[in-house]
Amino acid sequence: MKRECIAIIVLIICSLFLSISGVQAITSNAPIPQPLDMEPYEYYTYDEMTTLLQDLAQNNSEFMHLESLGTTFQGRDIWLVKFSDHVTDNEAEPEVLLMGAHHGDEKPSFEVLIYFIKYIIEKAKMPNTDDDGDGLINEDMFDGIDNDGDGIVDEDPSEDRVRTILNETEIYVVPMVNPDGVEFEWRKNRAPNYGPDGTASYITSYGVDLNRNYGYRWFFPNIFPDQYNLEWLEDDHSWTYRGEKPFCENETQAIKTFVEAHDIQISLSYHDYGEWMVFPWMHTSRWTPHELLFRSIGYNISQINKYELRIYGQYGEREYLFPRFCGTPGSSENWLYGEQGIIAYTIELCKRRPEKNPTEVLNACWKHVGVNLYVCQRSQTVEQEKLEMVRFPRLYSFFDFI
Ligand SMILES: [Ca+2]
Ligand SMILES: [Ca+2]
Ligand SMILES: [Ca+2]
Ligand SMILES: [Ca+2]
Ligand SMILES: [Zn+2]
Repeated sequence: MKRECIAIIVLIICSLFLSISGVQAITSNAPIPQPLDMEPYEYYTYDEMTTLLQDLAQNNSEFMHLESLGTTFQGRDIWLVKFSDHVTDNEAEPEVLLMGAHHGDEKPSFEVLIYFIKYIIEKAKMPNTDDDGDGLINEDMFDGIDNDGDGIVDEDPSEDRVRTILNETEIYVVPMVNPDGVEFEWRKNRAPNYGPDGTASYITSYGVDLNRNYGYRWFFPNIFPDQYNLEWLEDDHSWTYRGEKPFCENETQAIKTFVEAHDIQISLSYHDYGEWMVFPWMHTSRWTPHELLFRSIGYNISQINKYELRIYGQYGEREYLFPRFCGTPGSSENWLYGEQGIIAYTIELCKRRPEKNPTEVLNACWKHVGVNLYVCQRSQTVEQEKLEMVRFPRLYSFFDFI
């Protein structure tokens, strides 16, 4: 009798739970959850990616070029893919830099770029095609909108557009900035640390957070240690250890050398997770002179990927003393923009880490093909827009200079 009672109570709780979750599934627009027995998404390994890139470069040498920007502590090549017509020449065309996996445990960040590389190659060689077989050709362009109202978004984008972009742009892709971290499945790289300042006689820990190692206003956190959590930046055991000095890591040095030898207009750095985007400054909520341009491009990207463009710092005079998200001094965007004038964004992919749901990963891959193509097109006009849309913020005090 007792057992029956318990069984009935359990049944009631279960059916209540089911009906609640059922209601949620219908009332929200969230993607349909995958059945639990579905195989989790399998990400590329570094070796698989290397083999793939070498094969693709060999078979598509007319518009794809592969080279190593240098090697990591553990001896892995940091691969750079270039796409363009006359790919071995340096033509006077706008340049775009797309980077993934500064953080080795953020796997979607390289996966979206490998997917993009495969997409470019496939479409560049394909005539204009009715991708969804509805009798119309290229009726739903890559813009995040269901242009033909069939309930599917961007299902038949233009193949010609890919060719136009290849002819007009130099596209650079570094899918894995931190391959050692990817292989070890953790955030930092795998170079040994000899104490926080490198003076210990034995190995104290491993790895630097590469997205804290870029040398823009490196000593700011020392001036404002509490605002920037200096303690975490300087502790070599910490996940956000910034290294002994700016660009002391092979990976950041490789990116720096490459960027300084080029004239890049727009750069995207993929991370995960959260489905949002940020742009400089990363160490202060003060506006850059190009705030309006950052917002304009960021808004258009958010139309395609439906991510939140995070904008802070426009409300209060004193707000600039409180950096965004405690600030990320040493991030790639700060240096790319601050030193090189490049319009640079961080894009945080997916809803969780690790993302294992194949539908979610492929959805992120697909949407960011659209994002990458968009920034290639926008790079055509960005230098002119930088001149037109510059706006120096009003100065309030000494702190406005930081
Ligand atoms: Ca079609
Ligand atoms: Ca098409
Ligand atoms: Ca459609
Ligand atoms: Ca569309
Ligand atoms: Zn990250």
